[in-house]
Amino acid sequence: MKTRICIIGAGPAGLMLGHLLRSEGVDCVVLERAGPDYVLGRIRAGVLENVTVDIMARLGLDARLRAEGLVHDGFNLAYGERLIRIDIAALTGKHVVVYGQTELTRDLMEAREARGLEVVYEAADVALHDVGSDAPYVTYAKDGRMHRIDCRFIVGCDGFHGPSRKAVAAVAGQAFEKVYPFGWLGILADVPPCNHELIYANHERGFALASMRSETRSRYYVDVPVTEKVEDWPDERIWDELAIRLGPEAAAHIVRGPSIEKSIAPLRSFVFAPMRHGSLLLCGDAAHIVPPTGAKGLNLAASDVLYAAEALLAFFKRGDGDAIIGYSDKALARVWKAERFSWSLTRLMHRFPEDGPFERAMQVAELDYIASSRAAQTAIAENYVGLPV
Ligand code: FAS
Ligand code: PHB
Repeated sequence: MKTRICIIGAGPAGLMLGHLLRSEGVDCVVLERAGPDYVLGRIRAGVLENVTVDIMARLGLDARLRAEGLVHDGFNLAYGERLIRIDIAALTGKHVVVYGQTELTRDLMEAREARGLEVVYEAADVALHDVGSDAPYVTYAKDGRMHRIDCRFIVGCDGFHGPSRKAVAAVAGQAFEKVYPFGWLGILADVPPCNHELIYANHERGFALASMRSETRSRYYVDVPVTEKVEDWPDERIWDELAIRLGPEAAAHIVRGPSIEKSIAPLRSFVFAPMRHGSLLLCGDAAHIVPPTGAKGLNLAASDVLYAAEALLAFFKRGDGDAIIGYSDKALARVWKAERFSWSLTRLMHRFPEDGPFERAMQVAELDYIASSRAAQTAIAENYVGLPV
């Protein structure tokens, strides 16, 4: 088979990119290791920046997002008895939209046939070949035989564990990594949220986050040591811990119910640079990972995809290869700022095992400063809504 672009991975990045290319009449094929149900079954991001909402609007796939997404003008930082509301609308003139990554992926997935986007699910043993040449190709196994796709570009949207980044010789790129000593234990339950806006809490027992998917479905997290197993956390233990860490005001409004999903996600900060190697471009988690504290992961994938689509469309529609050459620098400029914000908010809102009284005093001092400074709140707000693309 021959196509212009082979996209590896049908998560949000791969599907957004595929739709953007097809909407401009550029041929591409998406290869996905798993089946559609598996991809939809992974409960992940919940907060969308404008860049992500705008891509869905540009594709005309934002009807459900606009009908069901919750517009949030602010979020809260809790510590001790104190609650700091970051009024993102007043401070930036922008807002965020709470709409689950699962639903966004579903919207993209369900439109693929009508939009002529070819997605090959259950493509096994995907391998990238000759990525440094102008004629790369991809092989994969399906229905008991090997297949080959010849293309001009490969875009790796295959997440942190996919083959794309690994197809780049380690010497051709540099990995920057920080692994955190805790993970986030997340619970999804069909109960109303305890608060109409998100609450990030720094408590002496640890971090907690009260989020949501709708007015009847809540998403909560507590941080746990990476050694913890989800089976050691029955629902009641999670609800008890949330009530303590979120504080009495929020606790009074927590509605408990059975979890419909429960998992522990490890936290890491990771960047692999550059994000282009010959005819291979990397997008999203294939190139970088952020701790979910700043709600940046999915939204960074969206800005990468926007830049990659612009570069590929310039190449195929105008014969202009400059944007392809400039893709990595442009994407990384935004990636590094989001990495910094996510790391700094994680540092501020979590208890690190190695922290002593001084580090704790620094956290309290920074939170007190944020509580008293419009400038400090503005800095947080403009990063949270998403820096310009
Ligand atoms: P994805 O990982 O979503 O998609 C990659 C796709 O490639 C998958 O469908 C995978 O099956 C496929 N793939 C992998 N290997 C392949 C192969 N060999 N061949 C073919 N296909 C292959 N972000 C937030 O903003 N907030 C959050 O709360 C949050 N929580 C998260 C929790 C977890 C457990 C994880 C892992 C991530 C979380 N993230 C969160 C980040 C997450 O939302 C990502 O940023 C987002 O999924 C990025 O999208 P993609 O780059 O498309 O990668
Ligand atoms: C979520 O709702 O899953 C969510 C929201 C905000 C974050 C992380 C996760 O920072």
